[in-house]
Amino acid sequence: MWQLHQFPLCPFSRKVRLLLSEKGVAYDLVRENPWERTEAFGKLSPAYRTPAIQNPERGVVLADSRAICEYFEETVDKTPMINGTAVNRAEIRRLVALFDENFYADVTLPLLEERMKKRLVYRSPPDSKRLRDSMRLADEHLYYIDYLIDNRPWLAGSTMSLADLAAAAQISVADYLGGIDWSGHEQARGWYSVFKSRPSFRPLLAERMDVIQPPSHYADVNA
Ligand SMILES: N[C@@H](CCC(=O)N[C@@H](CS)C(=O)NCC(=O)O)C(=O)O
Repeated sequence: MWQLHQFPLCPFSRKVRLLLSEKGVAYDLVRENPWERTEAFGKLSPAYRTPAIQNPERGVVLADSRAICEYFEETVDKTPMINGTAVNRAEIRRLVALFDENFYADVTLPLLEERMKKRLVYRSPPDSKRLRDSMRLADEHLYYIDYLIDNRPWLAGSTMSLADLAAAAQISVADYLGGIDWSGHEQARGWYSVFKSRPSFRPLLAERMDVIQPPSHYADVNA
């Protein structure tokens, strides 16, 4: 059985969970706080970052969400997530990079640091300017999703792909932390609400992080 080492508000862990569920791969969750940098976790993920996944029966250990997603894409035929022509696949990878790198740096990371880490780890108040900046940048990213969905049914083209999973994973964490204002983003909201009702997404939306509660619309599939 696969064991996914993750923490509930890690967007990269969420992307892997969505991919595993869409592909029908069974796994157990193991909670990690990567900032604690335990020796045991360092053996799985030498960079001390979630997610890492292992299968002791097969002797396989993988770290980094992109390496993990590519591994399952290559080894599990069901529900291809990096598919189509070489041009289609390049577009999927471009958008995965956009959400894993730019959205994370602009929006998810500042929210995680200001609203989660400062509360749980550093016990200091959030920086309100950094929070405002992250919400402004979230709005710009939502405009780009509106534009994509105006032109295609899914973010990278005609079928659901890893690009949709990467984007939905980042947005779900930002939304949990109160960083998303959906007003004026009907296309992005419609695309995201389709995700919210998928069986792969429901377990993520049901999870709660000890002392931090999400806004009321967070798990509401009609919101
Ligand atoms: N490129 C990596 C990024 C992973 C990453 O940055 N994970 C964060 C949590 S969301 C982490 O473990 N940070 C280390 C820390 O918080 O100390 C991936 O795709 O897996």
